Amino acid sequence: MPVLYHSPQSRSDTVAALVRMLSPDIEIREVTVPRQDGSGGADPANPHPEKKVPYLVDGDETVRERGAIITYLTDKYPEAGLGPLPGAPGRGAYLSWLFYYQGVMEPVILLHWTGLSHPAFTDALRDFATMSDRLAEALENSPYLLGEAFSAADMLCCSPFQWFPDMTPDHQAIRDWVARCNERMAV
Ligand SMILES: N[C@@H](CCC(=O)N[C@@H](CS)C(=O)NCC(=O)O)C(=O)O
Repeated sequence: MPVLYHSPQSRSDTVAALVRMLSPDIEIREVTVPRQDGSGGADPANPHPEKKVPYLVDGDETVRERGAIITYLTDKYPEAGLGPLPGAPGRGAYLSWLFYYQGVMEPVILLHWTGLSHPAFTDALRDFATMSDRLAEALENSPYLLGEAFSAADMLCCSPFQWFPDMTPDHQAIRDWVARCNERMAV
C-alpha cells in the first residue's frame, strides 16, 4: 500500500487532498517539519532525504516533488479521472502544466513575493505577468486548465492562490478558476 508522508498546513496539503479523492488504499502518515515560527522540526520518521513533505513510498519506489507524486498517483489510480493517462487526449497539456508549475510557476511566485529580480531569472523563467497571461489564456474560454475536465494539474497550479489569495493574478478568469477549484477540493 502506498504511503504519503504529509504535514498539515504545508505544501503536502494538495497531495493529501488528491490522495483522499483517489483511493482509500493510500495511507497518509503525518510527520512534522520545521515551521517558520520555530515550532515543529525534522521528523526522524520521515524517509524523505531532506525530511521534506510530501514524500511517497510505494513498495520499493520512492517519489519526491509534488508534480512527480501527482503524476505517479493519477497514473496508478486512473478510475478517479484526475489526470489523462499516456496516449489519452490531454496528456501533453497535463504534463506541461505540472512541470510548468514546478519549473516556472513556483519559482516565479516566490521571486515575485520576495521582490527579487535578476536578468538571469527573467531570461529563464519570465515573470509573474507572463505566468499570469499563460494561466489567463488557458482559462479564458475553459473552466479548467485541460478544458472541461477538472484535473490534478488544476489542484497543483491553483494551490499558491488557495494559500495566499492576495497573490492571485488580477484576471477574472483566474479568480473564477480558483473559486471553482476550491469548490472541487472543498477548501
Ligand atoms: N519542491 C518540493 C517542495 C517541498 C517542500 O519544500 N516542502 C516543505 C513544506 S511546505 C518542507 O517539507 N519543508 C521542510 C524543510 O524544509 O525542512 C515539492 O514541490 O514537493
